[in-house]
Amino acid sequence: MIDLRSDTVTKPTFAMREAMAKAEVGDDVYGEDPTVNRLEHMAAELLGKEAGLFVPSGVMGNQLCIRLHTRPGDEVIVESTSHLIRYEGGSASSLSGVQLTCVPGVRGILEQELVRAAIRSRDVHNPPTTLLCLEQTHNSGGGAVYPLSVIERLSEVARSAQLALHLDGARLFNAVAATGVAAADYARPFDTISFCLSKALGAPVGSLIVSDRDRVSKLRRLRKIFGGGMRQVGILAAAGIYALDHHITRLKEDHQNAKRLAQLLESIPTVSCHAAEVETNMVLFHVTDHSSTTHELLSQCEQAGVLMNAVGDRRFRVVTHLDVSAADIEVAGQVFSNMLTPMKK
Ligand code: TLP
Repeated sequence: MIDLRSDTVTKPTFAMREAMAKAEVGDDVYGEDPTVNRLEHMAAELLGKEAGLFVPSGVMGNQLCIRLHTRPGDEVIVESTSHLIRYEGGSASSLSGVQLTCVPGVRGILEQELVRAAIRSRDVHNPPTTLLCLEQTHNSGGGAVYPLSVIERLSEVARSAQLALHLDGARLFNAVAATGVAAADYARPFDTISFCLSKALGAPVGSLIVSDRDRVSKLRRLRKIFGGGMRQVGILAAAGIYALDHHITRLKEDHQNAKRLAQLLESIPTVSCHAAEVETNMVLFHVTDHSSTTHELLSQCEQAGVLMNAVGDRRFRVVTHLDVSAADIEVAGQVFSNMLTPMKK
């Protein structure tokens, strides 16, 4: 089976499992797991911040930061198709009591004047706007890279209104691989950044938050409150260290594979796909022919050995990753061509 549903599906490699088996461990709630401490230190250094915190998931990373930066009744600005609004189960409102206000972006990328206009004036009727969240790369934007210059402009807007700035950097290293901009440069404008080890980096579990020491110590307490304090978790941190050491430079291969797959999809007459827009490891496409339903298309492709995710009516997302080779991409392209090319009458 060629599994293109997400880069979350990767399985730890043998070498990663070896590193996990050999990990030194301790009780991390006491701050005594040497492998976790090493991973947190490594992440902070890589992103140019003072400290790091290992958390179980990307959602928890985002939600701890929202809780940190806000009070109940506050308003948080997010992009209309962001992971925060679409795929986190309404957790910002249920866990932090905030409301999210959506600003439309282009492939997920916000424009400064629209953000400026969304910031509420200080008036008794209005919820105080206290946080702006961005997403790198943008998932529903098809893996679009947030350009550093745009981030800097948005950060000026946020600062001028005293908003905190959080980055959902689930796929930050895909942006690094695509552009050559250092992770620390992308991270500089933000107060908090979370990034995932369990997506394109290929670790089985885990995300990191990085920030200054004071915020990280508050986040550590919040992590306990949210039930994310873990014990001998160096076994998982070792996978993260292995991923940071060995799986960043190879991300370019995933990007090349995604581009190639997009080109193959683009050549199918009943498919609308823009290969030129593919910047990282995701491809969005739309089947324009109405003879099969979304569900039928998914199951036909599955029967032919390719898994993908639907993101709308006959709209699909495919994601390349560590467990998909260039040869798999050719096979997947052929399956799509067989399944999606209409029969000649
Ligand atoms: N994204 C998953 C699904 O939840 C949609 C995927 O398959 O792409 N931020 C971003 C931008 C993400 O894409 C994801 C996961 C998360 C946060 C949450 O990470 P986890 O699943 O570790 O909680």
